[in-house]
Amino acid sequence: MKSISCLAFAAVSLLAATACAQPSSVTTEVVAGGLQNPWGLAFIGEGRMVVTERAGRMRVVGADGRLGEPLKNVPNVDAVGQGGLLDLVADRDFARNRTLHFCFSEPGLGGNSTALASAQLSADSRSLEGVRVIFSQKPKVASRLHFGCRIAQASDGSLFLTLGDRFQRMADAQTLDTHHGKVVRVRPDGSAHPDNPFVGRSGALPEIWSLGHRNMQSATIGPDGRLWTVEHGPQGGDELNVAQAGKNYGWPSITYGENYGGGKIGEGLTRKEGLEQPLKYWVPSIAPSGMAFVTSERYGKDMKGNLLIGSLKFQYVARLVMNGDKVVREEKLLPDLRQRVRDVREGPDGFIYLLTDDRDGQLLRLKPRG
Ligand SMILES: [Ca+2]
Repeated sequence: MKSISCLAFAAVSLLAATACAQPSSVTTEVVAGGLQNPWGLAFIGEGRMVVTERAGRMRVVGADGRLGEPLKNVPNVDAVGQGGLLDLVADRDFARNRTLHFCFSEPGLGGNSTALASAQLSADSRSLEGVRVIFSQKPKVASRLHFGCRIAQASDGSLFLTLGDRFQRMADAQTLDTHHGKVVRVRPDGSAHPDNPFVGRSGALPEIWSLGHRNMQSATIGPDGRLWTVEHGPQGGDELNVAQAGKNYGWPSITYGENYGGGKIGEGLTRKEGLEQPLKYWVPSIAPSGMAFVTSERYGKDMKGNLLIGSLKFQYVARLVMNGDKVVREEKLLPDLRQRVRDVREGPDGFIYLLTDDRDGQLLRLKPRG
């Protein structure tokens, strides 16, 4: 009875931030444990995966769940605060080129910033070879916060990378002369994509794809081929967006959040001409990290096309039932998980995989219940 009334409520309040807690249609099984603050997960074929640990390690996970020794030649990372070795993806052509793309907080003059690197996994899967840092966020600043750092590879091989506002530099999210608070798009060699929206504009960094973001720890290419992102708001105001070329997503000029401890940010506006509205926002914040569309029918037809987003703060997976760009319903999957969800991915086998953020973190597989 409870779930019926919850559904009915959700149906008439499409944009409400209310989530319905229901008996979960899925459960989990542990693929691997003993991961220290794992952050990003990539699939490399034959049931194997590669996982990053924030402190600066990358490990291959065998099809049997066995953890490999840390790979050699991982670059030095600034593992402070929210920083460290963060996301990774396997190149679309990994089977042929054995290439991994990964991002991390890179130490350097002035502090640190998010950098994107590529390397090949050695034939024996014990080390990285030919490590190249192909892009570094400018400028570096002394901050332990807001690195962003999710990677999504488009069908043409180009790489989208989310870049945080570094917290104390939030105003930079509105200017085109820094990479703070931006999505960038680069080619596999790190050069700006020639079709990027601000190429050729005086004073604008050519890598910029979209602006006005705060701290996106979720990004994925949807079944529609577009880039979907979720960002952390301040106190309230986490957002789901489709990040489109040249568009301004408003931070910090508009937000549905407020300062920590209360109080308006800027003029306290939630909308303004020329600035994009989110497709959905969360108040209070769920602290989102990791996202994936369910494209398989492993969990039944009902879940196909749903968008799953990890919650660090409330320790569940947000299931969004979508109709195009509209969120028609939200449900809490795994409300009793009691683990911070750092990453959410769909594997080539059609199952959904999660990473949990803990000193003894886990790689989990979602199983249909019953
Ligand atoms: Ca926004």
